[in-house]
Amino acid sequence: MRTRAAVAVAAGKPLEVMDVNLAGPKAGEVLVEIKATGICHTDEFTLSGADPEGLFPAILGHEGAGVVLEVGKDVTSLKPGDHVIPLYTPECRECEYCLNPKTNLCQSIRNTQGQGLMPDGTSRFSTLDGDPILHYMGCSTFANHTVVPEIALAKVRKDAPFDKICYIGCGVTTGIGAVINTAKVEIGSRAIVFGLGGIGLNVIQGLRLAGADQIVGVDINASKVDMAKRFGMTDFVNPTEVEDDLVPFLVDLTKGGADYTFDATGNVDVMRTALEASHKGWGESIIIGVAPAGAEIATRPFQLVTGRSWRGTAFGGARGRTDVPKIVDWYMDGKIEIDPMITHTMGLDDINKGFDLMHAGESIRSVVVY
Ligand code: NAD
Ligand code: DAO
Ligand code: ZN
Ligand code: ZN
Repeated sequence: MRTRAAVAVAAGKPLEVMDVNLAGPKAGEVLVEIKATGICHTDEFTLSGADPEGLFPAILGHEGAGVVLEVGKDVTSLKPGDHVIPLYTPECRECEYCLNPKTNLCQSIRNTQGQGLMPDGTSRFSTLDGDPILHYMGCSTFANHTVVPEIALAKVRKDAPFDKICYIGCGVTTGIGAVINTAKVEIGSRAIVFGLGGIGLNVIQGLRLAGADQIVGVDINASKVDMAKRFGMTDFVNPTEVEDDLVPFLVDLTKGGADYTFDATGNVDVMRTALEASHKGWGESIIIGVAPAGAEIATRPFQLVTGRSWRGTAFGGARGRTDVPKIVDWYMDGKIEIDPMITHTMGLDDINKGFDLMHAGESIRSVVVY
């Protein structure tokens, strides 16, 4: 079939919206009509060329929601008409990783997914001239139709709005999951969140859900304050306005250091501050941000010797097929909010405007509606 897609033709160039060919689903695959997709910082990271694993030409996008149109041979858990959210972290429920409760990093299709290919080693997308176009993170939601492995699709309820729940495909789950699944924050905790963007705000609402007493937000952009307060931030710190060292300032503010700190900036200097602002003896610092290629983290080992620990989280530690439908329920039941974070919506033809808004720091989430 033909479909309309925004193609990343080369690093550093705007996406080009064009018709492309899409081959039907092979065994274990599913054809999905994407109804809406968020534009995430990670799409920008890849498009900019900063992502060392970025491949071109490709159809980016990994934060979508849509409807199953057709299933390939051997697909048993989905049928046409089902509503789904594509998962860049699949859940096969059979591999060594899926069988280990300590991780959500299913590895069953990791190699081909990293090469921009379906599990059989080929692409379903091509140009009208027949040249292959690569998939991205196994999702490619910047196309009106895409093919996704069955194990990388969460089936969700049909009354949930696509233009909001698409955000659960990355930002919402990453932020809330980092609190609930990775840190396992206890009621009454004190926490610091570095970076109040599309991920950090969801960390904040996760902390509120978990019953944290103090939720400190740290950002160099003060325009994020109102939104962060709305989601549960109790204190705001702008590092550019702190005259002395930031670590002792934050330790003092949290009465000895935070029980949990979260980096949602991707800046390795911020990651160090986050670790060192966590409480001596038990503080845990969770790295969510993806740092630039080649960047390294540093601290004095004595910070760890004295009981602080550093951990990381991908997709909020969520097992997508199991957890994502529950998060959709939380949204539909009013336990979490999404709508205020969708600050801009646009058609596919205007997708590059979504990237411009992100660069200007003017959006939390832009969503493309097909
Ligand atoms: P964003 O650009 O919307 O937000 C980043 C925020 O950090 C901005 O508000 C910015 O002002 C702030 N910031 C920048 N430098 C800062 C500094 N020195 N001190 C304090 N605040 C600072 O980005 P986002 O969409 O929220 O993504 C955040 C990070 O999370 C990115 O690195 C992204 O790649 C990563 N990410 C990780 C996962 C995962 O599974 N681990 C998933 C999605 C995104
Ligand atoms: O299993 O090695 C692996 C790949 C895990 C990918 C996790 C990606 C999470 C960070 C990227 C941000 C996604 C939007
Ligand atoms: Zn698996
Ligand atoms: Zn993302």
